Amino acid sequence: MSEAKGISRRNLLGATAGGAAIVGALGGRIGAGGLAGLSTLGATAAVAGEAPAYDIAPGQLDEYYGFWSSGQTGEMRILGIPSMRELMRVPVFNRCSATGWGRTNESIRIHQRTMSDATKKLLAANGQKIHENGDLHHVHMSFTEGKYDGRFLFMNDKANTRVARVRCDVMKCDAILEVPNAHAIHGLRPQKWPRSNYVFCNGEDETPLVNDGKTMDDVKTYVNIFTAVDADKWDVAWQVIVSGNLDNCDADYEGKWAFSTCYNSEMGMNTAEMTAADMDHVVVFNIAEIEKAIAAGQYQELNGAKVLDGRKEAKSQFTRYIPVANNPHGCNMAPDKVHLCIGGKLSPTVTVIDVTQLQTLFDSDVDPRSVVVAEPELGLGPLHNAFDGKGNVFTSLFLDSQVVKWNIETAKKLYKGEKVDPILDKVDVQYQPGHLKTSMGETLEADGKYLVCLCKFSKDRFLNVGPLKPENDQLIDISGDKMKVVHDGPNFAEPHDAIAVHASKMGGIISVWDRKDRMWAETRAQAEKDGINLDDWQDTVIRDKDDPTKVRVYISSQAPSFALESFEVNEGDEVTVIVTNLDDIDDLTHGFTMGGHGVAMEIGPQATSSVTFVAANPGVYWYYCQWFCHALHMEMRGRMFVKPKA
Ligand code: K7E
Ligand code: CUA
Ligand code: CA
Repeated sequence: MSEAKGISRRNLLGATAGGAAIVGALGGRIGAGGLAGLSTLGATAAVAGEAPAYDIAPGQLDEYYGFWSSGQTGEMRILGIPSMRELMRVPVFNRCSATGWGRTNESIRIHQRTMSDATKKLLAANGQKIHENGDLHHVHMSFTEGKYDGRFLFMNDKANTRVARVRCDVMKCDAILEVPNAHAIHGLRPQKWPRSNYVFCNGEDETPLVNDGKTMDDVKTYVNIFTAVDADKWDVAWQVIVSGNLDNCDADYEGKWAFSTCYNSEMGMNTAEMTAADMDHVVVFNIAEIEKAIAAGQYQELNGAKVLDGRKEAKSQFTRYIPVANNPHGCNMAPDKVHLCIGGKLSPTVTVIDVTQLQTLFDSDVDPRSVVVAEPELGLGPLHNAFDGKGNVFTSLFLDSQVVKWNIETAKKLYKGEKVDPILDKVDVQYQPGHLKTSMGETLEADGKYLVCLCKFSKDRFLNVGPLKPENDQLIDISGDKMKVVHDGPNFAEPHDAIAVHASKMGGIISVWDRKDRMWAETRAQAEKDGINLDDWQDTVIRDKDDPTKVRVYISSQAPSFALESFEVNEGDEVTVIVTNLDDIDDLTHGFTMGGHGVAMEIGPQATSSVTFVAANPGVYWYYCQWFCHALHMEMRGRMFVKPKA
């Protein structure tokens, strides 16, 4: 069957025998074009008698893409805002049963490309090729001149000290980097100005600088490392050793500074030690000074990375340490380009730093606290801050289970001694909020419409599903003076952070793959060696000339059949199945599942995907398409025959 591009799945299914509305997919493309009808909708549109703007009717598209982290699930999620409908899950650090991520050759190559020999050894000892878990806390989009540019999304894996990049055109991970020297990448932010040349990454857990098993007890040898990843090359640009640990980070709107919070300036190894001091600090990184030293070759090379010493005692021009109340957490740069807000966590305050004054800390011996311009007391457990672009901040209060809205200028007056109250509003959330994010709020286009508040506990808000409860991602309308919680969103473990990106930024998302996509470049190169044209009909089984136990099976797929209804291999063969989906219409994804072999994968329209397994036990095995593609989808199957060893 050959169908012209642009035919919707609905038309396709309707045109085939028995294809009555099996999948009620709407034909509309998501993107800038599809938003025209929404342009009049704002969060304030709640005209009497009309549904408020946050009520998204069936078939209506959302105004924002929400990109969510998923914590220990290891994937990125896409939600629509304000509907809070989950639109997609993008596997990154996790193994995905549906798409085959972490199992297909294309995804394993991405995992392995930057893997160290030490990690390979560690994984091999456990019978693994790659890490199959991750702890993804922070998702952020690439910037150009302080605005989202719709190119990439960047994210961290705290569990295995990695960072990853997702391409926004196809919403697939295209690069994973194991960061050397550092441990437990936590806070992560892209540079905002002039563009995201760097992705800044915090190593949270300290270890001996050379972590080779010589010592556990000599804590003096422990360090934490700040890493700038080259966002284009996806490699380490440079690293800076710091005093204390690194929690969350952010960058300014001039490309001069990066900042990180530290909750363990004590370098304690247990809770009592880590909370012993009165003050911890914020580290300020001087990008120009760091780049100058790197260019001048004044670094030590460690595991292939260029490392500078920015510890206090090194008295370098790379860093400054600004004392803040003990155990701070959130680190958020306001889109006014001036104010950096630090969540106090153990302290009921948010510390506001004027980043336009930071140069004075490098030029003279002034008190580092001189750049603090406000420190309002807001409530218990302030964690993260978000902005409306109108001079106000929304701070999550973990212990109070509230969001507090306050004004920066009023807080500065209070700090100077005026009798004013910066707090504008407080709203109860359910319960224990961590991150919170305003629509476009970490960019120069902050629009003050919506706030997403990611609550760590849902307790009684939903039907009981057992001891493990969902989190509760709440939507708050912030378009008026008073905040209003308008939606409860149960979510699985465990969104830490999210961003809300206006859909007009995401017009580059495509619906059908480019046959020449680099995702399967190596697979294509192998096919060419085998004399197979991956763009044409494929039904060929090839035994490797050099290693006859290796078999490559090329199968093209077109709804509703695979080009090959059966193939034969020998017991013990290493079989690689390469499937190319020759269908080129929207939303026509095929799958390939090989029974009993732990193999399943997604093959999107015009995509190629491959998977390798060992045919261990003789017999007949059915492979089938596991992605509902056609009225005759159940019939889309074939047999692999594994012949016993002679
Ligand atoms: Cu959950 Cu950003 Cu990892 Cu705070 S961090 S809550
Ligand atoms: Cu092809 Cu289902
Ligand atoms: Ca501390």
